[in-house]
Amino acid sequence: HLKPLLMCSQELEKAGLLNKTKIAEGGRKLRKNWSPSWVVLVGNSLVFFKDPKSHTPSTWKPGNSRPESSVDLRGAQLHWANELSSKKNVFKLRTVTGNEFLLQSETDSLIKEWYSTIQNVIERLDRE
Ligand code: I3P
Repeated sequence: HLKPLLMCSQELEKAGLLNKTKIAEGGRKLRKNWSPSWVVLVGNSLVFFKDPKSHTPSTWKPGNSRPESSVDLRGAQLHWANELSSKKNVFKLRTVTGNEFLLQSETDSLIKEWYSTIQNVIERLDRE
């Protein structure tokens, strides 16, 4: 039976290391605090884990560590936001609840992949 396999491949879409800072909570501006985060795109959510050293791609499994926070991508908005930082390759993710995050990578190809993967999920949810 193929169904469990298909469900797995749909659920864990992407995982990797990005620099992250939250810049707003419920529409209220926060002070930036950049830190590396292990970011996992599972289903409709972007999930953030602390301590990325212990979550290398080969050993990470959903369930063996506790997420720091997670973001529901339904109704979220994604924009390139290089004007919001002195760093390069920055995009902003805004949730329906008014939480805003900046995500960044020094690697151009990597950040482009993340941007389009997250955008695809948002567009899929918009069509539902
Ligand atoms: C912030 C820190 C951030 C920087 C931010 C500074 O200072 O240097 O890295 O954001 O710039 O205010 P502090 O550590 O004293 O809070 P970027 O790295 O994204 O530029 P900003 O205030 O212009 O956003």
